[in-house]
Amino acid sequence: MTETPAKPVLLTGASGALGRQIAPYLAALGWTLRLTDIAPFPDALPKGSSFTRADLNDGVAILRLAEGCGMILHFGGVSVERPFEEVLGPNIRGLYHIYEAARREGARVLFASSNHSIGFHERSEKLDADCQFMPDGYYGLSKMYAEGMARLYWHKHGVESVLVRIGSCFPEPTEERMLSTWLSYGDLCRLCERATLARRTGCCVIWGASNNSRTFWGRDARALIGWTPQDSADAYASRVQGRTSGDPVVELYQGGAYTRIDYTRTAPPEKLFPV
Ligand code: 15L
Repeated sequence: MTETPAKPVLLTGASGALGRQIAPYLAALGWTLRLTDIAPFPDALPKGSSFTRADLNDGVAILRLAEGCGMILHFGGVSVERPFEEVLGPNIRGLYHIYEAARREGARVLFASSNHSIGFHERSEKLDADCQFMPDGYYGLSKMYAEGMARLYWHKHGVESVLVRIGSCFPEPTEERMLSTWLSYGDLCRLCERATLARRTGCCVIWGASNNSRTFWGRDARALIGWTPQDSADAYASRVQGRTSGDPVVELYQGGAYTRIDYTRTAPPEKLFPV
């Protein structure tokens, strides 16, 4: 018999690409889910779930939605690089509403962080979870802020967080970089399950990538929640090998194309143009 959380689970960003995978997976386990998004839920509502449209900017709505919940899977907000003003509301103020709700309910948070919080590390580096943040845009910077928020609420209020630095979560790898960064939908869903059921998590960081032999990433807290990825991008290597951008900046950094957006350096790093 599978274990079921004692309290309902709140899933933000439920109408997004990842939310639409997670909701039916957890519902099929018999979990009671509260789904929310600023956009309508486009699929049939999974059994045991309710859906409420809400804006993360609306603190009262978020507090209400979280009432009685023991876990918040926070996938809502801006999920790609956008101008600062667009990121600000959902990802900065909205995040504060999520953490205030978690504090009030004594709930744990799984936060969908991103590789773009460390995107300006070079691809030749192998990073552990305690590496330096190197955001590659306003979006990545908002993820770094969120990881800081999680630490604040852990040290000050004892709110637990599982911070998942997601690589590239798509049906399958579509370019060479994803042989390092790909996270399968199945591995993502099992990670959400484990993060919710784990007895204790404290405030920990996990690289959100499948078992890819070309990974950029090393040590993290996966053992603490009992998560082991079962899929691997390796099986797609022959299909996507050689699918690169041809741009030296994009190819140098882990964050790939995001590092190139609004890139204005006129004196590029030495490694690009060795003397
Ligand atoms: C992300 O954080 C984005 O949400 C996603 O759309 C991809 O761009 C992914 O990173 C990636 O780096 O591949």
